[in-house]
Amino acid sequence: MAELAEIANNFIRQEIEEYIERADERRRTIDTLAKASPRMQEIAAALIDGDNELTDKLTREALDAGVPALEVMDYGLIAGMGIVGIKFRQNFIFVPEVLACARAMKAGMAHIEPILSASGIEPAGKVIMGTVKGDLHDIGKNLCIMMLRGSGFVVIDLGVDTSPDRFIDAVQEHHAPLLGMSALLTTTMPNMGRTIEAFIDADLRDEVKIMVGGAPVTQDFADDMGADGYGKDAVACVTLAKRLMGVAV
Ligand code: B12
Repeated sequence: MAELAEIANNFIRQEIEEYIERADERRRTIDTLAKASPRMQEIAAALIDGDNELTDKLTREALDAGVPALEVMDYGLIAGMGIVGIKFRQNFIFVPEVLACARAMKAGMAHIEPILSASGIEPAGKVIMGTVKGDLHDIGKNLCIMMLRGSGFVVIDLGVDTSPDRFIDAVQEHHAPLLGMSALLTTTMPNMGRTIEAFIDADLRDEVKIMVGGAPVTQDFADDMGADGYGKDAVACVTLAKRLMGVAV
């Protein structure tokens, strides 16, 4: 268990002290950010501050200096977004601020994508990915897509607010054996189940493996709605995709 004082970055320490009230969240956040190098803490701080240009610059510099892309993603960008999420939930910040942070996240991810995608590995399979109907969150889905592409999958990205019919059309059009759905809202999670039902109604459920994910989704929820698998993060998404496609993990 790390201590707050072990986090070198002053701004991050203040953010945690001021905004992270729940003991379990405080513990998790401190543990993660204490493990992050000062450079990663700076990236997290720039993202929390919604500073698009600085996040862009610091991410580029870290990658140029040889910091692995996954480290920048997990200990810089995602660690920062974790604090943003808690501040948003507790009404310390609102949609405009979160949008600025999301823009900063995208600026950082733009540098990570080519690295994770430049694998030159044999295609592992074709995947359709989309955020379900009614849901506009796409940061996590896009991270999964980057990691899938980096692992040799060909990914067709349907974007956000994807209806069951669009998922079905895409699977048929691209002859894709795998579909991934993302949902970040408890109100849109049921649309994953509705999409699975639509595949059953169209007599296509046996043609495609379906994986699901997103912060509120759980293994139990995935099992209940009849998905073939659930992944908690982008790394798990790749492992799951490989397992479902029978590719060696
Ligand atoms: C950024 C953000 C926004 C941005 C989205 C920008 C964008 N382009 O995505 C904006 C400002 C637009 C937004 C809007 C809203 N949001 Co919002 N948002 C967030 C926030 C802060 C971060 C989400 C995020 O990007 N996380 C980082 C990524 C990396 O994590 P992730 O998405 O979970 O993805 C990972 C895993 O889940 C997994 N994964 C994801 N998808 C998939 C798919 C598969 C197949 C697999 C295997 C794995 C997988 O891998 C990913 C990478 O590791 C969250 C808080 C949070 N902590 O989640 C709230 C949050 C999701 N939002 C929330 C709310 C309420 C809203 C709004 C309704 C607010 C409003 N009043 O308007 C609107 C809804 C708009 C809509 N219709 O979708 C709530 C949801 C509450 C609930 N229980 O449903 C949250 C939890 C905040 C809170 N209050 O606590 N939001």
